[in-house]
Amino acid sequence: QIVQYLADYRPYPFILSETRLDFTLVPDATRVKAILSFAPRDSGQSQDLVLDGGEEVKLISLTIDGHEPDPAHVTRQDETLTIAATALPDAPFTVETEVEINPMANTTFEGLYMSGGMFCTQCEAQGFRHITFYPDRPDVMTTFRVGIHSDQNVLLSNGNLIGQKECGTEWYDPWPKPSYLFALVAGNLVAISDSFTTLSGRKVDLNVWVRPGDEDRADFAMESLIRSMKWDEEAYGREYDLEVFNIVAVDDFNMGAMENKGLNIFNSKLVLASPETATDGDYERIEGVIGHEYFHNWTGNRITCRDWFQLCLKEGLTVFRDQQFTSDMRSAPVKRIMDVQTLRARQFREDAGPLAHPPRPDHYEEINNFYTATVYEKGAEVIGMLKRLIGDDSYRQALDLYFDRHDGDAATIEDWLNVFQDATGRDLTQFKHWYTDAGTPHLNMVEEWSETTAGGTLTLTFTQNTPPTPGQPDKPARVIPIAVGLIGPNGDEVLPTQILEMTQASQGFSFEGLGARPVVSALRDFSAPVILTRNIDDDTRAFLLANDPNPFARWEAGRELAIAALVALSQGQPGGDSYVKAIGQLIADDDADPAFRALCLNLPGDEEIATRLSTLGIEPDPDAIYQARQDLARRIAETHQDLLARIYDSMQVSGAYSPDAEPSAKRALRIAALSLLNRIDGGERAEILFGTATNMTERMAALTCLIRRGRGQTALQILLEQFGDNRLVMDKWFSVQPMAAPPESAVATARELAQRSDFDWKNPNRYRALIGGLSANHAAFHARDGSGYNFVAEWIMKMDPVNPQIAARMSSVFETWPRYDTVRRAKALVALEQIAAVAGLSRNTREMVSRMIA
Ligand code: DPP
Ligand code: ZN
Repeated sequence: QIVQYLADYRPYPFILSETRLDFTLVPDATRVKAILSFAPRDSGQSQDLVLDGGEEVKLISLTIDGHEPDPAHVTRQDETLTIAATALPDAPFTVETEVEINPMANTTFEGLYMSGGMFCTQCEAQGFRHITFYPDRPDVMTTFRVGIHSDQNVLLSNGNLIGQKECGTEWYDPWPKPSYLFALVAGNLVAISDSFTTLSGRKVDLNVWVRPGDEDRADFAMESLIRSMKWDEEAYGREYDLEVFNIVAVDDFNMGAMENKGLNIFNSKLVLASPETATDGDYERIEGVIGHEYFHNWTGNRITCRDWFQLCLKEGLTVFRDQQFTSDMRSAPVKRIMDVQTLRARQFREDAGPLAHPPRPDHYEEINNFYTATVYEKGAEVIGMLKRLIGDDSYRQALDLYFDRHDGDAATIEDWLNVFQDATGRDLTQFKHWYTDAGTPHLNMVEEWSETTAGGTLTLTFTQNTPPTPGQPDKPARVIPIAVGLIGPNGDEVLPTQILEMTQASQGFSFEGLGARPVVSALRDFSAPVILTRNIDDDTRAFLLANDPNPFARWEAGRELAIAALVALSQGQPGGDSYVKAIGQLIADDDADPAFRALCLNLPGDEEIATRLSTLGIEPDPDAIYQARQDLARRIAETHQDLLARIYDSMQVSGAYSPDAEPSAKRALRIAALSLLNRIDGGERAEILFGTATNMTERMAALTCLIRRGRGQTALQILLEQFGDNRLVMDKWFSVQPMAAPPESAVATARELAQRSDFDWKNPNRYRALIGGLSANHAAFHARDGSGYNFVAEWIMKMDPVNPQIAARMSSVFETWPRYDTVRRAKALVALEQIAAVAGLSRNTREMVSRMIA
């Protein structure tokens, strides 16, 4: 059947106690021998043994307990191999297979494939079935013993190395794991090596494997790994559990990285960094993702998911953990603001359109389509809410219980919630709706003030409502933790942060005995992933921006001022005076964290403004939005010219480059000032900076400014000459052009770039750089003539037969199409229908497009 349902879950009828694999690696004819030790789950059950296996996996031989079964008892169908119950003993038995596969022909980068002459694997979610016949599901867990034969000089798999001879190694992973965590790498590689001594004194060898020539760009990854290992011991009491931890950098990789047990495989862009080639943002992401994959060792590997509907059990929790890690390594308020920006830009957008789904979906066609912002980022927000509701100590107790109770399990969201119920005695029935219901709740706040001789009373009445999403027309009220503080008219806090626990559709909360009427600071730290509306004027927002002691709420007040201005301007109404004035005061405050000031100074992007308009029930006009943002930015630059120039000069960082929070923050503020000044200085500063900067952060910022001013050609040429053979820098080169180009020329720019011989589009990074770069240019992608839609649709159709995962992922750039005007809607629909009509379209892309058209 095509659609998979959560309700249909049944345990696998056989227990698999051991997996032995033997690989003879040949690029176009790799042989894989598998010995699988099965036992019936219940004796006398008489069930067929169904193994998963892709159509391209060539079966060479098959025996059961050493004997070839009667061919009549073996059926090969689509993606399965079935051995009839009659051919199986009612006792433990061994299935032995040999298959042949062709890694060289594998362009999907799923299963075993080749990248730059090296063999590597990607098995999550269902890649293992493209390597051999196997019960390829996460609840079948066993130990793996793996032999590798190859003439490549480095041969790696999961677990510990137990044997090594010429042209061969043998690995044993003692921790039972599902097939999606299997990995193998064989290549001509070199390592950066170090070691880590765990809490209990065990020494672990650490290696970051890269291609020769890249070794001087791997140090930061190693440092990040060591910080991650230490942090997980301190924050969660989690220790590493093998003798070695290997990381391998690979150029062709669909995802960011993969947490295979003891052998993490990374997209090289999340490993390799030097000041000349990587930006501050790249460094921060490397640290965060190295942490993320390492943290999976406990949340994902030791405790895995029962089935793929439970994906957010490991991903939501692991994102939450990597967010905590980055907060601890850098600035917590800045990290929170950036996470909320991402959540709104990606997840709120998903939740508001045809692809909306709950963090735990109950059906899917293609699981690869569910590695989404909702599963990951909203999955993390839900845990943040849980922690806010029960408090830090109870959270730690619940997590200890989770590790204790479920170590070695393939668990569910129900198991997860039960742990919290048992640890705290709290009923989480209502809370569970956060996992099962899609859509972003809209929360409205109304204030009422009354005075008596005993003092003033402030009543806050909240009303919640979640709009319908596909398949879920009505939603019950959710429990929403609302963090609120009160600020007196003189700017002093009269009530520090309190968590109001909203459980009803509409609910009031009163604060008595107040002196003068306070200003309400609501949803501090973004205490719940909701859209808050309230009746508030610009003066009050400016007051909060100036006085709120909660950094998130302060930033949010400024953000709201900016968005209100842009919403008005994009509709031809006046706006922006309050924002321009308030932002001037804020950035002049030299005591405030430069990173925070930079965040306040960056205007909301076009996409965010479009989303707000659409939330207000207004059809966004991409050209008007673009124009409004240009105008407001120019006004800020003109009004605060001197101040911005002073900031630009004073935030210059001298000395050797460091990616740490403090110098990065200064560069961020400096760049924010530059991008405003660039609108009135003709690109002069950017030109000088591009020529003098020694780090990629400032050079990329300067380049972006120059492209915006229509004078990027020389700089682009210089970069090409300097870094033409550096794939990661060239990815930036390909993405910045369509992204920063003026909307009217961006599609033409993208088309030209797509003709270049170095547009190696089968490489996912390069493809995403160019096609994703264009779709990130809101007014260009949504060009009224449909040229942006057509360009992206062409490239989705071209990628689909080569790498369906990447094509399907790219198609989600269309998910907002229903919110635009009739002309654009019609053009987008034509593009989507054209994709849908392709003969032989992959299951991945077909599911995405049909959900968007439905
Ligand atoms: N590699 C992906 C991640 O870590 C899927 N597990 O999120
Ligand atoms: Zn993950």
